[in-house]
Amino acid sequence: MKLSFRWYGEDDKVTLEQIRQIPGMQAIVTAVYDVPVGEVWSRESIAKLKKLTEDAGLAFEVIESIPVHEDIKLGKPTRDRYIDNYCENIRRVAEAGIKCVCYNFMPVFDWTRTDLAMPLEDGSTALAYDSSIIDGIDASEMFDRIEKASGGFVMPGWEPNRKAEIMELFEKYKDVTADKLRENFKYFLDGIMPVCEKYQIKMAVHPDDPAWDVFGLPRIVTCEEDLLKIASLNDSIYNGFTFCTGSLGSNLNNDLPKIIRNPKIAERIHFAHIRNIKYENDDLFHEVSHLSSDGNFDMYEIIKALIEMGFDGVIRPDHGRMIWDEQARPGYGLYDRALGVAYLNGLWEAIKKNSK
Ligand code: DNO
Repeated sequence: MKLSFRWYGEDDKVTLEQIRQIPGMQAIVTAVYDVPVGEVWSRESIAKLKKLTEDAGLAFEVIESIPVHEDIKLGKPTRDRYIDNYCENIRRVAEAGIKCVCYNFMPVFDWTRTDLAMPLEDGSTALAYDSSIIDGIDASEMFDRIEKASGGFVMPGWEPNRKAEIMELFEKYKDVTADKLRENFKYFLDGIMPVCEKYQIKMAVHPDDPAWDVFGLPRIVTCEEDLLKIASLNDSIYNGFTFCTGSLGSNLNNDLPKIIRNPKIAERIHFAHIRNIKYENDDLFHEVSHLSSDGNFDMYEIIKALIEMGFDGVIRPDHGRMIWDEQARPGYGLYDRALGVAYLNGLWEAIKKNSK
């Protein structure tokens, strides 16, 4: 396992110097953020990220994400141009030494939450999702909620200035079923895999979060069966997964260690996001510290399954709570994620020593 930390570039309040001081930290997960989705990243921007990262003593290893243009997900005739651009981005990041690209195939939005700062009993705050809220509103009302509650931060894809565009996108997705979306996914994979093979870039699709349809949009990366279907869309081993515990685990029917132990899935886990969540009732879950006893997942079993299946990719702590009065991007502060790393280090060392 290679420990990494997500870093949002020079605008991130969390600095590379701070990240470097986290025990066991080896690599950075980042992206070029100032280029519109679907366009080609400049070599200069990529080189700058690489230099900053390496100057700080960390490896430039994973890109999260190169976003997929909606025309690709919708299967529009214009998709070929965006697939060509995607291939060019793969070439460019590969030339800079990147080995793995995390991306998602969620229509319209990335992860979604109903609360970005839910107070927990210990005085910290965490991201939360309440189905009873989402099920009663439409996307337009969701924008209004976010605008009121964001505190200056928004979830990716839910930027208030995207509201009009998003409402149009909803219209376009009206006839896109899960099967149609999967067909479009296959077309995308078939288009990029030859380039990934040539440049040895492991593509790691991120599961949908939460792991079910939201606002009537289909979602096709939600469970073991979905992952197997994706593996069969394109045989290349470079067509793989980000194993995100918090996203797949949002559906408690997903047995995370069992999914990892499926050999057809294990061989394609190229990247791992580790975090824990807690369900308070059938509708409401919120994020918690990484510790097993704080949430619904047995982290020991998850890490053990990864080790047993020979996972040797990059792993990162995922969302943390806001603790110690930290003001940062929701889910992406320094302190709780760093505590998550310390815990992962402990689990990893103990499991490794016990498995000899
Ligand atoms: C959430 C992240 C996701 C992930 C994308 C990949 O915190 O894990 O936003 O980066 O889904 O494209």
